[in-house]
Amino acid sequence: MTDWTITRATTELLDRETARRDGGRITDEWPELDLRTAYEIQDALLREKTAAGEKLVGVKLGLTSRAKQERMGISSPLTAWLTDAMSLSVGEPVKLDELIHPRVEPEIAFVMRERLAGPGATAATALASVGSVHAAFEVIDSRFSGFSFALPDVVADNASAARFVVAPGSLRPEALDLALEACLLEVDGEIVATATGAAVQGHPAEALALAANALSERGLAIEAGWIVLTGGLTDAVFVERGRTITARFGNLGTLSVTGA
Ligand code: OOG
Ligand code: MG
Repeated sequence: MTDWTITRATTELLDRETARRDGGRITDEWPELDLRTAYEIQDALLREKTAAGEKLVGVKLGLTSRAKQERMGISSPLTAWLTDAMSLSVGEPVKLDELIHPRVEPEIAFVMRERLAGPGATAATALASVGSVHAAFEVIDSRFSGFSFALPDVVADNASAARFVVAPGSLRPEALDLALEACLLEVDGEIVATATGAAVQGHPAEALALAANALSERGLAIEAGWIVLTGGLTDAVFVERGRTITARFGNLGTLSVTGA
């Protein structure tokens, strides 16, 4: 027996985010928490945020690369929500006093030209719905101590989503081979990780199709105009005051964030 409910978990996660406080795994006290219920918590969190004035602007994938899966000890990709309140402009610092223990990870982002609905979405149909491809950073900030969670915890916690920045320079998806798109991740000028787009499910468009198909199981689709973050290409790096993290892509340009 557990006295945890969807409402209690939603309130607890929102409180942690607002108070910038981490805490234990929900599954330690609610081991029966299944994925379906965890997504209900994630959706309830989004409803609370939109009721408070935030706007849904897109969807993110998490745990789509081996680098991320191995670091977090979870091998299943997941989806979560992006709101306008999470969006940073290029050059805007990541403010440490607004967050718990932020980490940043380089990602390839899509902006959708058309709605993409599963089931049956493929990398080809997914890519045909994309308007533009961008370099991006995601700032993750787990509401669980030490980024330690089981899959239902991190699903409920909106996949640690906290901030994101999408580079304005964009390319049409047919202008490049995203599997071969290279990314160098640098911390204060030193390369700490490298990857190509293939790190994400073999091709970022496979991740996009995966998201559309997963959302369709909940009667949802990826809408025109949405931003889609396809998942960290490399392991994430802790943000620290004065530390600059740079992602240099082969064709998508260079993007930096600094902790403040
Ligand atoms: C979970 C979120 C993972 C990604 O891009 O793989 C994620 C976490 O690592 O805390 O956003
Ligand atoms: Mg991410």
